[in-house]
Amino acid sequence: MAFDRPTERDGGTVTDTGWFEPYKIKTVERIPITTRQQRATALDAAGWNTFLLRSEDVTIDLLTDSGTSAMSDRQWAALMVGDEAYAGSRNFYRLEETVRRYYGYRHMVPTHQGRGAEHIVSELLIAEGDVVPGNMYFTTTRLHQELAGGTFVDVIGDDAHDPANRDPFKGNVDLDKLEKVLAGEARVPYVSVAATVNMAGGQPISLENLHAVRELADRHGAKVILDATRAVENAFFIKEREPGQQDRSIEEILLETCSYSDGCTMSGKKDSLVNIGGWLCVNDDDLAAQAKNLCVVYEGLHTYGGLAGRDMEAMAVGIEESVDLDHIRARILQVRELGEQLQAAGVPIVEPIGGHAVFLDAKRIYPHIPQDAFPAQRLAAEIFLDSGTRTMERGNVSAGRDPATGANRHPALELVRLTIPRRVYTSRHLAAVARSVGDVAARAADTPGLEMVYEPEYLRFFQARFRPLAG
Ligand code: P70
Repeated sequence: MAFDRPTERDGGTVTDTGWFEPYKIKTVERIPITTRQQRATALDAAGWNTFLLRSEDVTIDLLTDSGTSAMSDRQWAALMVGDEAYAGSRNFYRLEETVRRYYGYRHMVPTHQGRGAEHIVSELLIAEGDVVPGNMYFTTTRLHQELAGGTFVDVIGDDAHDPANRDPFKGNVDLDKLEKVLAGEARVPYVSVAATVNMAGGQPISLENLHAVRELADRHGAKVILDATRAVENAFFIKEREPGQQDRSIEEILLETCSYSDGCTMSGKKDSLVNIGGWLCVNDDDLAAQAKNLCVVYEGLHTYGGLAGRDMEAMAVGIEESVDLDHIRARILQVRELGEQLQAAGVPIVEPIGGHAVFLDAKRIYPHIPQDAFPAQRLAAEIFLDSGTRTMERGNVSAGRDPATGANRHPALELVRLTIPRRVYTSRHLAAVARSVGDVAARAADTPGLEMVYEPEYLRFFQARFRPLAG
């Protein structure tokens, strides 16, 4: 398949009608098809929170791309060669070798998923009173930084907070903002950089920017820790958009991406195409020894980190499959196709269309709903009511409260995320979703907001409950 499509830089979104899935389907799973009455009952029982729905009530599940991808025949076969030894499993060594080969770090510690790695690295590097700058917060990443005594400071470019801004590298760090934090009073143990930036809409960071972040961090004696969760998707965008990168392979770009950091946290449940698993990487020998030691406290022995041997084997195979250009290209173009269908239906979305999801701009769809009445949460509920499509709020509810003041954070972005699992849904599924969302947006004027009736202490979006306000 030729890699010859025009880029975002060449002007606007361009539909590539020539893409197709580089696989055929061997096993299928029946999906539930429900009535509006059934969906209304299910939504009430779930407190109007899509995280609390039962999946048997969901027709098309776009809640997340995390752990929801389809494994290949090679990955299923890998499960059968799991070596379930408590210590020194063969699959650990295979995973270690594979991570080294594709991500380039010296040491790898397996963890049960991404936040297991975030926990360990935050506890190791952050001390009370430290400041951790990063290219926009991610919920679990920031929480672990805060629990370790740190304060997260957002140093992403201003463009990222504007859903209509079409900068091709909206994930880039604003180097002036970063420099100010690094030169400030508080100690900065590391710069926390994500590729891609989930909360900004799955937006990429460029190699040029990563290189500059590395140099700046070096000058101030700070480390750089990469969130590599969707770094393969990021590599595709670099190949597509960054000058001089068009002829390089995804493998080369991925290695260069990682080379600008001292270590990474990884949720294998995304790029690496598995249902569970993650890892932590560092280059420093002492730090690796400490990370392995914390691993035995929280995750399990450092040669399994909360995973079965078979999980590590499937993840190693998933890593190999993830960097295949035909795979990653079809993945990104499928997401883009959904975004373009929504745009054609007049639905406001975050632009450019990101790597793992299309983000609806709830502020523009429900301009009459104040942010404290949770417009994005309501929009996600309405989409479920209309078609049984499950999506995720990424706005006021997700942002939570400021730990110092206890006040609701009011993020600039009030979004609903339509997240595409890898190798799971067809174009017709996504076309049906686009029609449903178009219908919901067309009825927007009659829709009131929600009030929160239960709020848990941590990561409230997962378990909060709501009630619809009177219309
Ligand atoms: C999602 C998932 C997980 C994730 C991530 C980035 C950029 C780390 C992690 C943690 C799952 C999720 C997590 C919190 C709130 C909602 C959903 N993202 N870094 O759906 O990895 O889940 O394996 O612990 O995107 O975006 P893990």
